[in-house]
Amino acid sequence: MARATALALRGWGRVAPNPLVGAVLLRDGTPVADGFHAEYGGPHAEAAALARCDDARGTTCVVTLEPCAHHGKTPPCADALIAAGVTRVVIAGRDPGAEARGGVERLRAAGVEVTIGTEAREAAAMNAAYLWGVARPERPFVALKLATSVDGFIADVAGGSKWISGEAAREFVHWLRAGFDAIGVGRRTVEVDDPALTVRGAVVPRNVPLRVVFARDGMVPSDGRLIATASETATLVIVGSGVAGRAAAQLGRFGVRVLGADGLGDALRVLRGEGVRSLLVEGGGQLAGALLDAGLVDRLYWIQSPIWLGGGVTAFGTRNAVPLGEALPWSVVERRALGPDTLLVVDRELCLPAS
Ligand code: AOF
Ligand code: ZN
Repeated sequence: MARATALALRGWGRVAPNPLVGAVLLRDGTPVADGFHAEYGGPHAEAAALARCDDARGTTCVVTLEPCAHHGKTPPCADALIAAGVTRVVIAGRDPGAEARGGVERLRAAGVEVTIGTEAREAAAMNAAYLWGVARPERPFVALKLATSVDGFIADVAGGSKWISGEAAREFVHWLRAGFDAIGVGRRTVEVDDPALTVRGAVVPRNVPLRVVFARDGMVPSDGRLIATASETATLVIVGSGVAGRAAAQLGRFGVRVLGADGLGDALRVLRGEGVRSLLVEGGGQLAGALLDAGLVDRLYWIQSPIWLGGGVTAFGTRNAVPLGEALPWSVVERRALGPDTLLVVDRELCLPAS
């Protein structure tokens, strides 16, 4: 399953809103073929693996998601596995998708042995945005990415935050951006950092992520990179509904869309209404703190760099302190080195599909 998951991840940035799926065919415990869902609308993982296997009769298929039972853009994977003579299917988790689900029952009805739940948490974490998208239509899956010094600052006392983290971390961030529907920042980050919020890594996303600025007061500087490039890369500014008309008049001429919302929860609802299923928030501290305080962060990507600033802009300017006994533990999704930096990925709550 670890191998199937690693394969599935190769579809990152290319398959959304479909899930990431990888499949491995084994004979007597030895992998004989594998495949993954590489492109939206293209072959599913199981079909890709079967296409690379001369004779799948008697094999076991290990797959990160329940094989589909529907005729969508491609024929049902459950039928393909049955027709190929696969005798056992091991899946990480059910597909909650209304159209596609039901593969397990179809496989079992055909006499295929099915095991569900192998490395279910890992698979659910990998497809968090997809699972969220199916189960929670009221807002996008929200991930917060922060790069901090080892003592927890996102910027020095002068506000400078460029190059806290190293090259490997920056590459990772570009990879990360490619897999999200939208990338968001607070108005102050636009002022201070003048970010481009574009994807400039190895993965070219099928859909360029929408750039979103949260600016309650509507005051977004019009001389920055975001506004200057708004005619090339879709850019949305979410402002308080009372100032939406004024902000639209100011920013609309640069090709920026302006939408009004009352508070962060409402802003997220508006985004979901715009088709955004997953949002990567990249700062700053105030927006991060406000989202965390409101319980609106589902995942945290924390990049910690081995530099000591001794002061500066705190990463987590949250205000809702709780006693240790009442603190909610987050679950660790990933921990790894990014060159000299350290990545920690934690989820507030995993959206596990029913088995
Ligand atoms: C699988 N294997 O590799 C994937 C599955 O639009 P379609 O026809 O490609 O179908 C997409 C749906 O199929 C998607 O929403 C999800 O429910 C399922 N994805 N299923 O058996 C795969 N990618
Ligand atoms: Zn399928």
